[in-house]
This record gives sequence, structure tokens and C-alpha cells, in this order.
Amino acid sequence: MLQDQKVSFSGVQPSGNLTIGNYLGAIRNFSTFSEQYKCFYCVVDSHAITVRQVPADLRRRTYETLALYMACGLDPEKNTLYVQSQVSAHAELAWMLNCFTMFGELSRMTQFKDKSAKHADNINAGLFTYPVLMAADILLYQTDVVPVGIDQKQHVELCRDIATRFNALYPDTFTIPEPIMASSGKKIMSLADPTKKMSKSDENTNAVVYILDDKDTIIRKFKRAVTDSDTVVRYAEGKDGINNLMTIYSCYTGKEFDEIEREFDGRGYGDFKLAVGEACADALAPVQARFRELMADKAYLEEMMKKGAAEASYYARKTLSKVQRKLGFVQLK
Ligand code: ATP
Ligand code: LTN
Repeated sequence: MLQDQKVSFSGVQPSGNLTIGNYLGAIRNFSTFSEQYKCFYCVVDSHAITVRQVPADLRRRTYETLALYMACGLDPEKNTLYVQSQVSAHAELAWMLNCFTMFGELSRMTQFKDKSAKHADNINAGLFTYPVLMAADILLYQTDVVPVGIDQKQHVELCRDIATRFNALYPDTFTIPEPIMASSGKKIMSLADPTKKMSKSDENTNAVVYILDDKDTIIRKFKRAVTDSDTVVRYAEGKDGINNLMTIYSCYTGKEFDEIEREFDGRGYGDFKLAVGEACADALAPVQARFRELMADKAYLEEMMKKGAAEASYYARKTLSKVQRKLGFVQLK
């Protein structure tokens, strides 16, 4: 990367079918940095094994997530797109950073608390130290910005704390990264319970719109979305369901909330839900078409994976060797 070129880094777990939450909260914003920044976007399969995965599904979803990155507009010539487990520096730096992360800090992570409640039979050490691996992902590339949904803000803040602590002991090692969140779409809510985040691992598939859902399914899901007993489309406190649908509609159409309120003035929720479903399905159609083309060519995807891993390793190794030197590890020429 050029001397003063800024770096963007982010990752998505291949832990399920990607949702419009993943798209609007994260992936859509990745490409805003593609022109001016050096961008690394990773399929974080090592993170995904913190909860049990079926190996064949994990493998398939790893290809799918990479293909979706590209189908959503990330050009592999302009962005380094790769798979986390194919760049071993991530696991190596994570170990070192574990030694600079406090037990108390990790205990406060809300995602750990949520996931350990959800997977009470498998509260493994990886689930606990997950944010340290995430910090390693980010710090390996001397990252300036991390585009994420709001649920990941706490992890990026912990990454900043780890980097600041490390830099205080060993000056000028890491760039301190900043989380970047979309002004609209940073937290898309579940269609079944609009007080809860839409999540790809939700068991209720009606609560979630997947990027690969067909038009009829998308429209049916929006029709069934939980709203309230009011009939007026307006953004207001206590109207979580409608607020969420207005956010999604605004993300896909670029319309402001007051414009949406005027558009649906005097019309019921039924009309509005249909319009949201159509806007979403129409926006996803070209992504789905491109995704199908890419998935039909595994050899191309593997070629891109190889290219991405080689590029990422080149930069990651530089930081890793700097950290090893600073820590006092003996480095052979
Ligand atoms: P899981 O259910 O497996 O925890 P997830 O759906 O939360 O998965 P991740 O892979 O953890 O998805 O997240 C990838 C990116 O998508 C992150 O930047 C995250 O903040 C963002 N994201 C996930 N869900 C939403 C959502 N509902 N709204 C906005 N952004 C989201
Ligand atoms: N923890 C994130 C996924 C993730 C990530 C990252 C995001 C892993 N490493 C580095 C940004 C930067 C999640 O669960 N969504």
C-alpha cells in the first residue's frame, strides 16, 4: 500500500445465510472505501467455529460469502478479498494479543454474554477470546477504519484499547482504528421482534430477510412483519416495527423519513409493507443474479481466494514480524 494510503478492514462470518442486516449495516458500506482506501475484506471462518458448525455447510458458506462480497459490488481487483484461515498471521497475532487483553475486559463484552446464554452447553474459550482474534484481524493491516454494524462497536473499541496498551509498552506498533457505522442501517431489526437485531443465526426464518430470498418470499416476509395497532406510517418512539421498515425502505430508495410519511399519508400498513418488499426485492435481484454466476465458477472463486490470501499475507507478515521483534522473539534471517 502507498505510504499515506488509509486502510479499511472488515469481516463477515460464514455462519449462516447473509441477511439484509449484514448487507445494509456492513457490506454495502465496504465499497464506499474502495476507491480511496486500501481495503481488506475477510470471510472470518475462524470466528465462525466459536459456535458449532457443520463442516460441509461452513465450507459452502465460505465460498458463498466471498461470492456475495463480489456480487454486492466489491471488485477483487480493487479490494483484497480473502478467507481468514488461509492467512495464518491472524491466529499468530491473536495469541500475542491475548497476553495484552484482560479477563475483565472480555467478560464485559455483550456479544459474549448473549452467545454464552444462547449456547450454554458450549461456552468455549474461543467464544470468550473471540474479540482478541477480531483485534488481530484489524491490527495486522494497520487499519484506519472498520465499517461495521452497531453491534460490533464494542469490539472495535476493545481493539483500540488493546492497541493503545500495546503501543504504550512498544511505541509506534499499531495504527488505532475507528469504527465506522452507516447513518441509516447500522441496526436492522428482526421482522418478528423489532426490539431484537436481525441476525443470520435466528431460528425463525420469517424474522429475517436473506440476501438470496426470492421476490415472493421477501414480499411475504414483509407482509407478516410485526408492527403495531396504529395505522399511520410515521417514525415515532414506540413504533419499533414501522421504524424498522421505514429504515429499510429509506436505505433502498434513498428517501428521507418525512418523504416516506408523505408518500404513505392516508394509506394503510398493507400498501407500505408491499412497497418495502418490492424496493428490497428489486434492489437484491441484480446481486442474486451475479451471485449465481459466480457460484457456478468455483475455479474462479478459488483463484480469487488464492490471490487475496497472498496479498493479505504480504501485509500481515510485515506487522507480525514487527510485533515479534518488539516482543523480543528471536527472528531468523
Ligand atoms: P450471527 O447471527 O452469526 O451472530 P450476524 O447476523 O450478527 O451473525 P455477523 O457475521 O456477526 O452477522 O456480522 C457481519 C457484519 O454485519 C457486522 O459488521 C455486523 O455488525 C453487521 N450486522 C449484522 N447484523 C446486522 C443488523 N441486523 N443490522 C446492521 N448490521 C448488522
Ligand atoms: N465480529 C464480527 C466479525 C468480524 C469482524 C472482524 C468485523 C471478525 N473480525 C474484524 C470487523 C473487523 C461479527 O461478529 N460481526
